[in-house]
Amino acid sequence: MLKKKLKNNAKKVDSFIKSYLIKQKKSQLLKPMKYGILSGGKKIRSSIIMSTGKIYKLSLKKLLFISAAVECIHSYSLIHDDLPCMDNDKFRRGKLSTHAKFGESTAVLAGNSLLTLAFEIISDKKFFLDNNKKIDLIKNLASSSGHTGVAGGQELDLKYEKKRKSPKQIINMQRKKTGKLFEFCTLAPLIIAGKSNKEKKNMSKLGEDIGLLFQISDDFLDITGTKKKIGKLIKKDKKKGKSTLISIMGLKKAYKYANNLEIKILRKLKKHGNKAKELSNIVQYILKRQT
Ligand code: GRG
Repeated sequence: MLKKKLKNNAKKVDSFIKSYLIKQKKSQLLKPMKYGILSGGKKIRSSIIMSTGKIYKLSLKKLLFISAAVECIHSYSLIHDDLPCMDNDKFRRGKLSTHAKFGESTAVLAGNSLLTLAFEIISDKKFFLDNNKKIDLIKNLASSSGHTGVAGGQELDLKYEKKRKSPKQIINMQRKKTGKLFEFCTLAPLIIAGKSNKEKKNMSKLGEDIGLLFQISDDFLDITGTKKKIGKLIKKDKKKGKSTLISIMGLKKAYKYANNLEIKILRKLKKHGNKAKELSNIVQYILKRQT
């Protein structure tokens, strides 16, 4: 049931992005950009935006603009993450990674173009929203992605390879690398709905926690998953000497940590009653997922 819902949401975002790109002028980079963003991917961040939007009764149309922008940033980060100078992965989403298919320089430029496309989408005139709210969205998406967010987290992730790090350091790195974009996903609907700073702060924290939970589950999948199901090579973290909670605590303790985090998130969501049911279901799916 939930899996069907997630697939359906992914389809909606994919068709939004497709029709957005069709209206743009053509370029040589369009093909690798589409390859990076449209062929595969769960689009779970979009489902989080949509289910958070349900708590605040927001229209799907507005949420699609935000979802498309977030998926552009996410796909850009994956394209660059797979590059030889970073994680050097040849496979992603069950196919060749973008640089393996199109070459390194094209993958860098396609990634850069998805990054800028994200901000083009939010600032689009057809996204009917008060300009101050748009500026707030742009500012928050930029800070979630840059040196205080995903990029900063990625730098730490690479620097921590083959080094013994404390749980606190790893959690801080993962909160940035993965948590910050999830934070934006649960914050953006409240910016659109014009909610108070206090409510925004609470939902931001919840999103960051969901992102951390998602990253830990990603680390589990690297050990327990199959190449066929997750669409990329497995057991890479150990080979690369990646610092993860699993590498320093062991599977059992890391699972306990993740399980407690899930309970904490669900307890907070309970306060929103039935309106948060879908978001709670997604949170409960994260640790159980096999893809
Ligand atoms: C500044 C945004 C930005 C990027 C440049 C390369 C880089 C810096 C960051 C990489 C960050 C990264 C790879 C984080 C991992 C997040 C993660 C758990 C990815 C897997 O996400 P899924 O499972 O992937 O949602 P699909 O394929 O389903 O979309």
